[in-house]
Amino acid sequence: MRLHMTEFIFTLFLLAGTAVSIDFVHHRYSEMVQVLFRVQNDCPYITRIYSIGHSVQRRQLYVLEFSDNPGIHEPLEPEFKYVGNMHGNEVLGRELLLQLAEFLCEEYRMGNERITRLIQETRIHIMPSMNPDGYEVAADQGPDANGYLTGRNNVHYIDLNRNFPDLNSVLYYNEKNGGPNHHIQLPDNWEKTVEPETRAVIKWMQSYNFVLSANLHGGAVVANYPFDKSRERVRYPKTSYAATPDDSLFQKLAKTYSFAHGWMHQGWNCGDYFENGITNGARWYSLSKGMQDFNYLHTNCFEITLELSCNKFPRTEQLEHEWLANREALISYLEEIHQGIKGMVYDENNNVIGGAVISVKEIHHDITSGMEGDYFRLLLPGTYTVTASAPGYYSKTESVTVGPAGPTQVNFHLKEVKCLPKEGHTCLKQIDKKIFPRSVTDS
Ligand code: GEM
Ligand code: ZN
Repeated sequence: MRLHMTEFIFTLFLLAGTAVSIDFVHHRYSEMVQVLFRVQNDCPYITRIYSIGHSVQRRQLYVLEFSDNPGIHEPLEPEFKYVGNMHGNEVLGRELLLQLAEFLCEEYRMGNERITRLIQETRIHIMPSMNPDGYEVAADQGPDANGYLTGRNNVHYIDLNRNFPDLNSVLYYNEKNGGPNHHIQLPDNWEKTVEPETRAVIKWMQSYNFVLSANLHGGAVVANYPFDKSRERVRYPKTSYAATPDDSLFQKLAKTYSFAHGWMHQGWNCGDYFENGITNGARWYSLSKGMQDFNYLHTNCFEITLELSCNKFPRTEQLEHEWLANREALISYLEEIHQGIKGMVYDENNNVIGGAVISVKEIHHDITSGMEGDYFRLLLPGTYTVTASAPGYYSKTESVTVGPAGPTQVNFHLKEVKCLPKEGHTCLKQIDKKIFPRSVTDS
């Protein structure tokens, strides 16, 4: 059978499995799901789709993962997440994340070195919509008729960015009275106090060792970093800056986004002025039970909140322009995951130690190693005194210099505390291993 030239070219395209570009349009739920599955189909070897649970109206909360080994945590390869559309009527983040998914897939297929490297060195999780029910309410009205709040909340009328357990109050108490500065425990009944969308996201955060994240919103144009909740009570419009111990790092992360964005860094946007296009959350206005503070206080993940457009539901004609303004920023921010120190925590027999605490003397916020024994401590360039400790082991301290490019790798080998009662320290094998061995110092 003879093929005409056009048929021949078309067949070649089909054989090559050419990717179909997504349009610059708003995507209702079923269309969004189609895009995710299409990207997965176009890039099957580097992607995976999973659901972390469902919304009140039982829409699946889908995540698209990019990795050179999807579905697997590779030790020393950090995990990143982007979350969009937590407020159902703030829709730009959702569309940008669909564009990003397609961009990563296409560029990887075309051999773009920067993107290939990013996917080889990072496990990237993209959740375009955390509030798919709210989105449908907002989208029923469409861009022009959308009221300022229609569809913001979930269908139980709950604002999901006010729905996380309040760990700031616990931390602020601990700062005065002593107590943990990280991995603050949740109240026993926490699952009953939060919405299904929030519960799914908290369980997601607990089951992956995320290192860096951003939460995409709209209604302003600024990169907002923790803390969102102020330490003292002040009456709006008075506000007070609530710095985390990682304040300079958070400022750098926020600036990475704002300066790579088309105009965020210029400062004047939507009638507000934010120097360099960044702000501390509480300095803007204080907010309790938000998601970014929760990430920092309950997990190893550093999250910022990106406000991406004055208009929460931009008109379709704006979407391509917005994508071009955000594309470099979304990629540059992702690349920020590769800085500071990372490494493995082992015992004397080279077994990995999960849950080891990594503390940096200069910064009062610890992080822990993941189940596979790897840890990631984002840090600005400088010299730090870093200690690894785990119940039942002698802790170990190293002086580490961090440069501006790439993370410095530091592995720790911890010696087990033998069960011979010696003077000066307790026999830890007899102690519940969950108890942190504060009494034991370097061997
Ligand atoms: C915000 S989130 C970002 C601002 N945070 C603080 N602390 N001012 C919210 O949830 O109110 C804005 C938004 O909804 O996009
Ligand atoms: Zn919002």
